[in-house]
Amino acid sequence: MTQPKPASVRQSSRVRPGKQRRRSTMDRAKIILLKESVLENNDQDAAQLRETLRSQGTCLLNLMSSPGSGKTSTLLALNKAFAGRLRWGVMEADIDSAVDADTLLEAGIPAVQLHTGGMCHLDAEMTRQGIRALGMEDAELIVLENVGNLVCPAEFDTGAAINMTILSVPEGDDKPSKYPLMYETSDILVINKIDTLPIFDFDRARVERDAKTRNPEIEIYYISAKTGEGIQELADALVQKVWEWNRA
Ligand SMILES: Nc1nc2c(ncn2[C@@H]2O[C@H](COP(=O)(O)OP(=O)(O)OP(=O)(O)O)[C@@H](O)[C@H]2O)c(=O)[nH]1
Ligand SMILES: [Mg+2]
Repeated sequence: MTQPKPASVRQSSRVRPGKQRRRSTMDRAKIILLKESVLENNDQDAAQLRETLRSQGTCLLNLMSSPGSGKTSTLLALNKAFAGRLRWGVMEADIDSAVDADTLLEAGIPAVQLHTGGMCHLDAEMTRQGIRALGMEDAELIVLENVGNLVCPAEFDTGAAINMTILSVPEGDDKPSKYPLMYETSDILVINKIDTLPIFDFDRARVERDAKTRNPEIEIYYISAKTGEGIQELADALVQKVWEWNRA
């Protein structure tokens, strides 16, 4: 079995137009170019990673959704609602840029930016490279914000203890029936942007029925990362799950 080469590291040089404060290099996200895994049995590798993380008291949450449904916005809102109850950090996976990791760092959330080299998902070995780069051995929770995509990320076990998917109201209520694997493999479904419900024809009953048909165990939360509605309930549920996982 060939070992993947060490991940390369560089600093983000992105400067936001109109930003008042001159940013120090401390604010800029470390960018890691992930090496494609050479392992044949990703499921076995993912199970191994999950057990390693459990033994060190770290819960890995794999956050998935289509682009723009509000993953980063939800993490920012959760940070406030966690209110210091968790030591946590975030791995931001994207094809390019360091926009998301920079945003989280600015909010004081430890974050690293992972580049997938054009791939639309992470597997367990790529996730392991990211965890190493984040360098938070004492983290109780590590969130992987997966690449925005409703298909590929659902096909690869990352070693996460919790799979959480976000569906935002403007995307439409037909997504659980069109992308069933995403909902079959998720433990938690978060419906975001509920502040836009008055504008869109979004049938909550249809989403719940279709998601639960694919996965009867799926837990559903309604939030607005913009207004904060529902965020405290979601944060409390996550803190409880992390606590249970890390002490099991
Ligand atoms: N109205 C409304 N807008 C929201 C809400 N949450 C996020 N947005 C907006 O949706 C857009 C995308 O949000 P992001 O948090 O960047 O979404 P993302 O899923 O992280 O996007 P990618 O990382 O590119 O896949 C931004 O303009 C947010 O301000 C919400 O609850 N309500
Ligand atoms: Mg994002």
